[in-house]
Amino acid sequence: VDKKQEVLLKKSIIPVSQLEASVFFEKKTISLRQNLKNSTTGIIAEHKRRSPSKSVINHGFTVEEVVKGYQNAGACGISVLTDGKYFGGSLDDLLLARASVNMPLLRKEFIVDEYQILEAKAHGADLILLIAAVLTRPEIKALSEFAKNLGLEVLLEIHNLEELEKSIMPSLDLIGVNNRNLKTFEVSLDFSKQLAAQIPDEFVKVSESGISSIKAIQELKPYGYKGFLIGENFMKTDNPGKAATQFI
Ligand code: IGP
Repeated sequence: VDKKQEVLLKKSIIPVSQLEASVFFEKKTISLRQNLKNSTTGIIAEHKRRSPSKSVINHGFTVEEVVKGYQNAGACGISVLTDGKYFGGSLDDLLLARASVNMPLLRKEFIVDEYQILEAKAHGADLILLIAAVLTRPEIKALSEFAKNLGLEVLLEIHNLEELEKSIMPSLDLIGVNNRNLKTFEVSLDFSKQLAAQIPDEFVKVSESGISSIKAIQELKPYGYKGFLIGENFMKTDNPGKAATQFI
């Protein structure tokens, strides 16, 4: 991913000082970690138009319709894809989501630079994603501490034990196991099941991707998962909010 280049270009157009002038820097963040701890369902519903593994998922709704539907369904948090190239998302989607709901919002993005964390904050996010597969330990440390200093929560995504061991540090709030291998697109809940026991208890455990039934969630709960990140299964229907209701 040439995110580094994308970030450089954006920096030259919108300087940090302009991002920092956003009203959202004054706004208190809403904790997904807390919401998940208090929830029995733990659904984190995602706004996702398309993906590399599935070219078109949906493009028939406005962001407002989707996120309000998720909120009404009783989701604990909402993930908004902001990557344009692979997922057809944008920071405008995040801003629209922020204007529509008052619940934790995750900026779903390949974050490689502090600038993207300032963007997340400036567009109303409550937490950010860091993907262990594309970051070194010093990068994870610097980026997560930067986010924490802005009051944002950090969801660290892993896919194997090596990534977990490399990443464990106190500046993370939630650890998500991606059931989808980002290189092969293979999906299996076994990834979540196999890694659960190695994730220290101080982190809230999230299982991400490929969750398409209540049964899957029931299977994952005994492993200690409190959060379940679901995109495609909701977005592919003609009413994402209603589809989410069936899981909550
Ligand atoms: C949602 P799904 O299979 O329910 O649509 O998956 C989410 O987990 C997935 O979009 C995702 C993702 C990512 C996307 C997980 N990690 C990293 C982009 C980047």
